[in-house]
Amino acid sequence: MGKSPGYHPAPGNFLVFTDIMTDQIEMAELHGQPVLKLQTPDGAVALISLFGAQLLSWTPAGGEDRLYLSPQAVFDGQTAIRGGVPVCFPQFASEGPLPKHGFARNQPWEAVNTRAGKDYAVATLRLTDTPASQALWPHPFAAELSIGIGGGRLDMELEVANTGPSSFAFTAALHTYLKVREVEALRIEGLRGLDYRDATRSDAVHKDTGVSLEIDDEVDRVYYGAPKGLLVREDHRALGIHQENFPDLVVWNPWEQKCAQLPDMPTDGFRRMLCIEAAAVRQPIELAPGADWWGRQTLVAL
Ligand code: TA6
Repeated sequence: MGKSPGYHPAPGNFLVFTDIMTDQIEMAELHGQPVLKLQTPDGAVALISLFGAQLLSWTPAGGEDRLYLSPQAVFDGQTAIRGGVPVCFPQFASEGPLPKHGFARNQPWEAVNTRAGKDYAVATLRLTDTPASQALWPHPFAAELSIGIGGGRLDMELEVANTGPSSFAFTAALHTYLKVREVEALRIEGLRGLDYRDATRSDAVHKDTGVSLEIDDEVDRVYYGAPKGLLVREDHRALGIHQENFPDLVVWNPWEQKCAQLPDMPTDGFRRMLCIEAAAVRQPIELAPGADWWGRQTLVAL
């Protein structure tokens, strides 16, 4: 018996409020893990894992899946899933003492709300502090991730509230893995003029001066300041990327050598992906008791 009508534990002890399901939003399974499946009448589809609130697949209306999910990703309900859109919170990468990219991507989130109409579907997932999170990071918090699809557009909005009695600071990212046909054949436009910190060159800060960025080696950069808009151009298609309230942007491709060290990526996996992440890294976000913050990343298939 559940705590309330429509409240049922899903496989793996995930909590799902089944009364928020609609004919456009339903529970499904992917590799044995519970996922929310969002659909719109125009044919857009998204799959969101309750583990990590991780968007694993997004197919815009009339298009093909635009997110990379490694064929060797591990779906054991504990290991971070390689691909889709991991939520890095409350720490980006190794910017502090927590496990890399924080703990949110390794936690079961609750599906708490859904909305759907003739041209959109939205689901909201929620994560709050637990004794385990408190042991790592002693702060009461509530994080919500809302994922909305419709037509050629995907919106992901992360909201964080401080529900405790003292201030805290965090870094975060929506670590979006784009699926690409051949990473060496694409170009990224919109970064010109921004300073970036280059992890492949001892974190030295440089200015991007190129008309476009092409990827033909390892790239691991935190751009300081969000571009007004970003375009990832491939021969046969393009993707527009916009972010709001996330002050930084990360571009990552592990290239051959680092990719070979990732047990959950095929050796040529780096050719099929490019991470473009909406992030808050350089200046941690500070939240006073009762305060909240939100940041959004939007993808538009062109
Ligand atoms: O966002 C870029 C980055 O911090 C890289 O340095 C790279 O390590 C990547 O994230 C993936 O991290 P992960 O812990 O998922 O292997």
